[in-house]
Amino acid sequence: MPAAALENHVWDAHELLSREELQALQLKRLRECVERVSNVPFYKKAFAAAGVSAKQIRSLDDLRRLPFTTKQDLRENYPFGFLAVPREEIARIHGSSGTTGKPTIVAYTRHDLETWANLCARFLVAGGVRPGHLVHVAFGYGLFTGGFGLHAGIEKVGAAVIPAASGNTPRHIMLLHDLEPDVLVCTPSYALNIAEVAEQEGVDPRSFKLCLGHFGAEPWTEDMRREIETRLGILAFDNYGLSEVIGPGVSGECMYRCGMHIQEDHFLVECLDPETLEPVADGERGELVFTTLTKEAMPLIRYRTRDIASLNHAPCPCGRSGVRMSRVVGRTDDMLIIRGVNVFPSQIEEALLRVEGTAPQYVIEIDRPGTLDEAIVRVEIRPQDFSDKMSQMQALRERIQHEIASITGVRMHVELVDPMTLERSVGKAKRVIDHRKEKLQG
Ligand code: DLL
Repeated sequence: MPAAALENHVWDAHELLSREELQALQLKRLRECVERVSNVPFYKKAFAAAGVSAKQIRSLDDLRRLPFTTKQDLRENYPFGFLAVPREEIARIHGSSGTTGKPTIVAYTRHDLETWANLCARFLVAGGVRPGHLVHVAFGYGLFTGGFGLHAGIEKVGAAVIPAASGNTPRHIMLLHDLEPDVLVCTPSYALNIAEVAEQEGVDPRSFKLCLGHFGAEPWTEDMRREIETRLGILAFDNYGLSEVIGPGVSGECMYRCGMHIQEDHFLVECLDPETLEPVADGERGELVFTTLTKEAMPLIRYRTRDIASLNHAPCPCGRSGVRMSRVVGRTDDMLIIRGVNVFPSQIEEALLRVEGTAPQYVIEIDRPGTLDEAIVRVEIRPQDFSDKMSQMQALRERIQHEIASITGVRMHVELVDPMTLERSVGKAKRVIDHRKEKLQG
């Protein structure tokens, strides 16, 4: 079924506000938010240093007078330094998904949890989820916001949830087969992992009754969308969010799938050149910066996400007025500089998906043995494409090398590895091993 054949259901009338109505609401909410955070010691100090207060916010342009907030600021005020409400008003704690060091702690009031569930309901409904659907959630339930966030959104829509959580792929396959859910929710890489393990077990993933997938929490490409859709026989939708801002529900695709609508009545977005911090034009890539307009427990002003994407203010046929963001091409801190050239892991993925015969499973290993960076891309071949003929494998390797060089501008060494030898993740895929960093740290 083509995505455009879905009915255009809208969850909340706020999604259809005109730009003028939206901006009036944003301005009112921005003033309230600045007022709310004025007692948070970090902002009290930062506002004083910048010489601004809530009273001086007269137009949305005044946002630019406010200070930024960075991940480092959150770290320095760990765990509760950014709370804007008394501790007794906290209803839930979550955290960022980083695996090393201390997590970034985020907090929600009851009202925040209600807002969050509605925001997730909006993008789920925009992407075809309806009351009566059965939705299989294979995100982790825990500090990570994916599991609990989507869970509440699905219930809000009136659909039923299977809180299968992450890990134990054969069990997911059994549940997908036996319970026949309509919708799959997880990371895009895990959706492929499920398809792959099912095929290995002799189960055709297209025989599941799934018709939709809502995937997010990591970068993916259009080619990867096609791969997932073909292998699982579904329509796949992208959704974006980050714990600091709320979790999933910051933006999501509608049935036209040409960008993710940012829920601008709750989040003010800026797209800035990460070096100069000046706004970039529509269509140009920059770092996304969010100001939470309605959060109570931990509102953030101009939070620098480090995510690189572009914005598109053109009207969307679905009628939602929220500006659309492109796919996230990468994070400023994931961007690799290889021999002076900026490379995002998603570009390698794009190259691989252009070459028939490779699985979109890869790891980039970078080292600097002498004075020059060396990058090795290890790529899995699909079992059906494995050949004993050296010449065939050599030709495949060269094709990959060529595609990578044409997309990234860097010639990388390519190594083909046996099917299913690279480590699989049950959540966000780990694609980069940078020995240069390890050397610096160690
Ligand atoms: O990943 C929240 C989430 C859960 C979003 C489930 C969607 C679905 P964090 O663990 O804090 O929160 O990681 C946030 O993940 O800054 C992006 O770099 C990346 N990210 C999230 N969604 C997407 C996406 C959740 N659709 C970080 N495309 C963000 C690309 C994404 N990257």
